[in-house]
Amino acid sequence: MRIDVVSLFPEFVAQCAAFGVVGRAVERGLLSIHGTNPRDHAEGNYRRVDDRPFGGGPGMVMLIDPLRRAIEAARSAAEGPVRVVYMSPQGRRLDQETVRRLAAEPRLILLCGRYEGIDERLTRAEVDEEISIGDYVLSGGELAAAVVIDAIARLQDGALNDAESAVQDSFEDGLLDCPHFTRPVEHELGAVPEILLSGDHAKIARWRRMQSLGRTAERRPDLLKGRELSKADAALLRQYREASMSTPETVADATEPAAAGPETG
Ligand code: 9D3
Repeated sequence: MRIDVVSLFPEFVAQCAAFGVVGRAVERGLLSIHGTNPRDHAEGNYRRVDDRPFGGGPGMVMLIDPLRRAIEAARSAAEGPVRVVYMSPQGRRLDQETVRRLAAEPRLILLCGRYEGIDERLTRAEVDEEISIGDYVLSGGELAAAVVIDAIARLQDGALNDAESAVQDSFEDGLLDCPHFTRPVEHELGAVPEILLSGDHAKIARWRRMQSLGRTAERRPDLLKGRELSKADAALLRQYREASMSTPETVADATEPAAAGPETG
């Protein structure tokens, strides 16, 4: 897959793709990432890429033509159809389903805005889809593009090693991860749950599933809404809730419903 990033800071995105799983996917030739700078397609001594918004107000808007030429350069840099995605606070929120859909494209152009954004006429003419990565304010689309690239790279065939793929598969089911422990067994911060030391793999798998279900129900109930649990999962979730009723920390929480857990801040 080929991804072209149209950005005033193309090196920024390239750097994000230089390490770890994404870097490995690039080295293995599963993915190539290219930057195109609209500044290189701007005119005049000043190479302007932005101007003041019609109607007044603060901030600047990116000019149509340098961006349009940059998109055109990226489009014709390789063969084949390209989906143009504008990283934008007005976009649909990114989720794993969208990542899977984009990962299946042969080519993408990720358009990154700066300032207040791009001229709406360019969006209408060139953009197939607008994507946001969440409800918080960034300074531009570059970090959002890096997020999309990272998530896409992981889904390219051969990008993950066997262990990474197994973990990916087991959590493509829309639940939060179970807790993890490593050495030492005994530590001043506590002991490792005994069941994980039992060697009973079926029992361990059930315990992990129970933890995943329980933590999802507690921390992200939205992920379980409108989802029918299997009889086995429903039983595990009941078991998790019964167990947590009898642990001291949870009893304390139950007496203070306003107290947020450490991760829900
Ligand atoms: C403070 C500026 N805001 C005026 C009301 C609007 C605004 C313009 C440009 C807010 C953010 C940005 C830059 N953000 C992105 O380009 C962006 C983004 C984001 O801010 N949050 C989540 N996903 C994305 S994708 C691109």
